[in-house]
Amino acid sequence: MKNKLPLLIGAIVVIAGLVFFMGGGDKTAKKSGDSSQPIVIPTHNWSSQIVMAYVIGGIFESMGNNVSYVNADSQAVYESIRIGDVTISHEVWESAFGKSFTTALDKGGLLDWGDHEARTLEDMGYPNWVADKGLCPGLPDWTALKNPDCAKNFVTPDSGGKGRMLEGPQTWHGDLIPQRVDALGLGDLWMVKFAGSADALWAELAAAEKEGRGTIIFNWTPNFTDGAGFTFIDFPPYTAGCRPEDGGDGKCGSPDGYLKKAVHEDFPKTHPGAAAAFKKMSFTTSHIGAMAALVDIDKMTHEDAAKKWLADNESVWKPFTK
Ligand code: TMO
Repeated sequence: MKNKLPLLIGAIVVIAGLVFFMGGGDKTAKKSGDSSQPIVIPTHNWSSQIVMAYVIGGIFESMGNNVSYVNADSQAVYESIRIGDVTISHEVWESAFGKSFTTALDKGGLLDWGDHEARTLEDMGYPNWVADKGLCPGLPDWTALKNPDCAKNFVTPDSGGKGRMLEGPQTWHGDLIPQRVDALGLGDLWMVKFAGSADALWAELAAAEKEGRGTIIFNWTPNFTDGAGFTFIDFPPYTAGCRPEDGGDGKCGSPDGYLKKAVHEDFPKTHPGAAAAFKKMSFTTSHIGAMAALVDIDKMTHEDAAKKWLADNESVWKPFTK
């Protein structure tokens, strides 16, 4: 009994010290001086973006930061970042979101935080078996779509006798594709339907193949389809100002686009460590394709996909934190 008192006092001192240290520790992330306030990361409605949200959240957490996730509209998010409700955006796709991004950038409050290595394309295309079956000779040249014998192979029960193109959710590209179909004089032969979700696009690929009918859908790269035999249609080249929203005639395809990052202007002040890491973050076409494939091919949850990607790619992301 006599000998245990110093031990007990020692234990109390150690525990008190730990409590004190941990109390201090949750006010600021250790090395960087980052605030313990959560970094707010948006999630949208396509797989790579959601997986990458958790990948980046995991990287920030590995640095001692707190994160929270918020499901956000993929156009309105730039205004939310500008006013500070959301901290970052990690997939600013030029074709779909360039206009909303630039509008917020010009108003102030949002910073352009640089580009990923990956370049992007967001446009209409078809699985290669459509060409192999001879359903529209002349593709990928868009002028093949002017042939009524092509369009008839893409008719569906809901398409009013015209060939159907399945566009993504309207929140991505607005009326861009219907406008383009009309501008190029294809409106008598083709109609555009909007899908309710990305999954509806992948379901259409499977259904069309099973039914042996042609299909043209909206798709993008980087994506899980990069290695799977998907071809984008060659529309007349994109030029600055060619779109109706920019005053053009709409007779153009989508750009060879950037994939940017953006942050709220206070982020480098509130979280200098995480902001520096985010500035360095750059993912390639194959990194992003793999993030999507873990969900859309391997059927993992977005969170599990992110954990696996982080575990398999430490040599890619650890350098961003240094
Ligand atoms: C924004 N997206 C990648 C679906 O085109």
